[in-house]
Amino acid sequence: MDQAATRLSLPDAPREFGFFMNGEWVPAGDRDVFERASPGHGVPVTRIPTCTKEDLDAAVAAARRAFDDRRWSGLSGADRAAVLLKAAEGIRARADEIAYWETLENGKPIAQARAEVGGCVGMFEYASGLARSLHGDSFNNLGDGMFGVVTREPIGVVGIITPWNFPFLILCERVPYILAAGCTIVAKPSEFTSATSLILAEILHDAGLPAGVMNVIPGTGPVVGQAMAEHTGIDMLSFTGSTRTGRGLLTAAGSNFKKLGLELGGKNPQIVFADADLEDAADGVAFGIGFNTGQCCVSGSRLIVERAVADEFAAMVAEKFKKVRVGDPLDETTQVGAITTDAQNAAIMGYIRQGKAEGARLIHGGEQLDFGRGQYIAPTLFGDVTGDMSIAREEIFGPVLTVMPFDTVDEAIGIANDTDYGLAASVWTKNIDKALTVTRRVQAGRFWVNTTLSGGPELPIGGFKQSGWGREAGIYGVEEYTQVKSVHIEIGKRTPWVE
Ligand code: TXE
Repeated sequence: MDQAATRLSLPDAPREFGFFMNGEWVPAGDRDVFERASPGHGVPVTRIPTCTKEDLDAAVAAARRAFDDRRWSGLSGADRAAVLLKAAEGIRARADEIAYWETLENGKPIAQARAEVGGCVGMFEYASGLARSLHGDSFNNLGDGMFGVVTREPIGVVGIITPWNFPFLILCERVPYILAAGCTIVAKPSEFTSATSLILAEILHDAGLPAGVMNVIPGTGPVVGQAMAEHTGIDMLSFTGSTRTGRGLLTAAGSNFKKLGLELGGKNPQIVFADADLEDAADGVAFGIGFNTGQCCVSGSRLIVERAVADEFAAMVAEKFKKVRVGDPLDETTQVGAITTDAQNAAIMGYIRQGKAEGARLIHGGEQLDFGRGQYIAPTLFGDVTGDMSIAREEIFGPVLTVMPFDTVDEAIGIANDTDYGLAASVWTKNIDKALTVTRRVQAGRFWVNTTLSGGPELPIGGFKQSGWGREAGIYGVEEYTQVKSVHIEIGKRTPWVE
């Protein structure tokens, strides 16, 4: 096929956005406007207002009113489900548009962006069922004088702060579940990637979501994000981002003891046993660190491989890295796109330098790739890595994989757990005993056996240890945004306290 025919073109001019509050677009007015350049091409692609603390206050007030007057939570689950299903249709209808702007702002390959948007449709469809099936419990065993009911109620106004690595996907792993629970939302996307969050607000509005239930306030972390954490009008905050910023939110959220959901960093192990299908494992390991340029909280960034096959396996992974198609995110055939922010690009290159300085052996990659424009880093593999090196301990958030050998199952588990994080892990083996032992003993909220980075709306997401609190998606993802009320109902005549 003609290569040129498979490449989308850049927009003629940056797309102008307002922000979305109380059921309508608000133009930038005299606010600052953030002009975002595509990391894959270095040209401006979007212009988005930088909201202020006052804008946030107005959005929280709108969300509060919408929650308190029960315009959403007071509907039946069936009516809420109908809106979520219509929104799923809306996302499907605008999938190409969403994927295009996601790719331009984030730098991920267009084919990957489309697949992610498809996954988001599934999130809405699945969550619509949960809106109807969410229920409590009853206790009919409290004696003839008492009946007990446990209800689940929406927690209230939920703030969502999202990062730039999966702007649309991470939002959609939360929004439909939060809406299914009956809550209202104020979302703050990353300042670098706000476009598709704003498009989602419009899709929800067009699907019949009442005004004020979904508000999107683009702005910076230190201003709007921090104010969200401190805001006493927000009942729960779902934050996805760095462990460092997450730690700061613990204090800020104390203003009103708001509930926190935190999805933070990861340093996720890929454990490969000699008896694995090594071809499958090499492909999976390359995918696990190459996907989204390794800018995933669940990237498999530590390869822990049985010593007997360690050199052979590292060579197989390096071979995969050589063949991966890195390049223009707008090219349909690209597998690995651009690094999303300048700061992230500098941070990854800094880790690569540090790895070399600390004595790790560069097996593959390690350099910035020059395509004439944009910022790209070659998939990078380091051998001779020890557990004390910064490249083995810190979240690099880039396409950098470290190799550490092991001799026994216990040693593999020990290396895997030798981290402050506990987000995800993978094991590759054809031996069921090893697979189950490792699955049980490695501390991680998501686990993959002979695969990696797979998922769906049914399965929860979240971390052990310093990778976070709470769970998103699945039935757990709806329950997270509810609170439990126990109702005690007396039957018949009261036994008097005062005779
Ligand atoms: O994250 P931040 P950054 C990790 C990854 C990366 C590092 C830094 O290791 O290299 O974090 O990325 C908002 N109060 N992850 O600096 O700052 C910010 O505007 C409230 C892992 O981009 O955590 C954005 O919307 N909010 C991760 C969001 O927080 C604040 C995904 C995330 O930005 C804030 C991204 C504040 N004081 C980065 N300061 C993952 N788990 O997937 C910033 N923000």
